[in-house]
Amino acid sequence: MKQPSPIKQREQKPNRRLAGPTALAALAGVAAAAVVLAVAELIGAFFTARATPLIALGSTFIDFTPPWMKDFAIATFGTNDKAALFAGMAVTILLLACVLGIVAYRKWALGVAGVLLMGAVIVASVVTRASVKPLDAIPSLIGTVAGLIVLRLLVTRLWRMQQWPDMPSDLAAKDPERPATTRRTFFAATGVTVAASAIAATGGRLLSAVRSNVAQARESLQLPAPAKAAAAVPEGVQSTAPGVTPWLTPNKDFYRIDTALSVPEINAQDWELRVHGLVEQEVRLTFQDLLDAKLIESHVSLTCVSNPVGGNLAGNAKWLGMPIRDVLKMARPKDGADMVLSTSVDGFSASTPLEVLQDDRDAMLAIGMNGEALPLEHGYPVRMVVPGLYGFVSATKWVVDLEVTRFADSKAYWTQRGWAERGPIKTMARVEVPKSFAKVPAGRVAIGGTAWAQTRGITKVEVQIDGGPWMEAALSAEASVVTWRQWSFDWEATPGPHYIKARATDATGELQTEKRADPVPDGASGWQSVMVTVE
Ligand SMILES: Nc1nc2c(c(=O)[nH]1)N[C@H]1C(S)=C(S)[C@@H](COP(=O)(O)O)O[C@H]1N2
Ligand SMILES: [Mo]
Repeated sequence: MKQPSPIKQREQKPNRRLAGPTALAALAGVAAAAVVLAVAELIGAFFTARATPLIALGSTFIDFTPPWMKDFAIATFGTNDKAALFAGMAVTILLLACVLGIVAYRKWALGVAGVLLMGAVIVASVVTRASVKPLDAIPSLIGTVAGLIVLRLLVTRLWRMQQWPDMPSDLAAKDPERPATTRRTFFAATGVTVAASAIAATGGRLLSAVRSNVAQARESLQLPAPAKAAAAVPEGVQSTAPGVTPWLTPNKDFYRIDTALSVPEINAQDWELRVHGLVEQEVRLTFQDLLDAKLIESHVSLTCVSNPVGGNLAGNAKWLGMPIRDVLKMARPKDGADMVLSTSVDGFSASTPLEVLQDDRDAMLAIGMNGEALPLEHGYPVRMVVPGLYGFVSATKWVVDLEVTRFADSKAYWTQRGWAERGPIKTMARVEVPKSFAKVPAGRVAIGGTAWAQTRGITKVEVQIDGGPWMEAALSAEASVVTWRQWSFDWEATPGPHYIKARATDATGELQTEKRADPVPDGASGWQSVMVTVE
């Protein structure tokens, strides 16, 4: 046999340490974890999408998120909070898989116990999801068993390769002192496993996309004309400052905030709303009932309680739906009821004051958004839209249940997690141009943005430069008190660094509070300040 050169020997040393038995066992663990997830994903194509291990684990994690962490996640990642969660999960699973691989290699029984424990955690998180059937645990169960088998096969190869003293005696007897496996065949087996897992997972995704025709059904849905059309939008609602957000938010740009890792897919024909609780008459509504009802259309701006001062978790759309007032009329709430707990198919819930759903602000069960059926991620087939309240206490997407109850008796999803029980939207002025830390040329600079105080309306926006006097901005036309209102201000900018502040006044005469508050528990407040450099 040819002697390796001294250089080669030196190269081999660190290399061998890297790919030592521990590292290889960790790799076996990772491959086995990939098998668990991929097999569950593939078989999961025939079950509820929200029941696959990653989605169920992530959703369970979200449900245990304390308010400060939700606030942190949204402040840090905005609407990418879900991508961030998946990244965090990927790292955690990778580490756990490495540990389990090493444990299984050193002490097989302990490894099996670890894998079964993980499987149990996955199954528990699957079956405790809302509207998930016990049978939905099958993909995770089969995945766990498949992962265990693959782990055993790979670890056996390692035992053979390393002649590990702990190698079970039956195996040792079968191939006495024969290092049947080389490093190369181990890597090949692992590689094939991971590649096959990737193919199975992708196949599972494709298969579930093909099997679900909800997206297609949505495309072909014909929305009825409203009995009461939306009030005409006046000329001049758009801010004259170039670069300000469009007054009407296109569906694709509408912010999305929810706890749903996998967007619920509900067939409109299967959808049913149950109205119950403190009512004289329990009511059940089908989607056809909604199509046949007297629908209204109106522009309403939604806002998220997690929106920081100056943030973009707000949007304005034209909604089509049935007034919730009319639904409640059929159910006839009993005396003493003061709240409606609306629940989504995925378990999210919101507590909305009963009177808000009965007054003339036109709270609705919406089926249309900007002339289309609701996009899947905005609540298809039916969601709530309630002017004046933050989404977390009103805007339930994929809504399937309205319980007429009392604030004293029931707590909604975020209220259970430390957020407020009620959430009227706070008056807010947002500066959109120039952007924070922008460099602008000296001379005339257009400042502009959007302000909102839904159900009260905006009557004044003021701008302050470098702590000087407050100056009134020009308000764009107002479409209604439940939509946001844009504004602009022409500024003669002189070179140097400058601070621009803005504040709004609502139609009750109340000035937006200067007091800084975090989003938790009932919405951020304070005056936005933007630093710009004039050159
Ligand atoms: N089912 C469900 N509905 C939900 C939520 C949710 O997590 N799940 N989040 C609410 C919150 S916090 C907000 S701000 C709005 C956002 O609606 P959008 O995603 O259509 O903008 O939806 C509300 N409805
Ligand atoms: Mo929200």
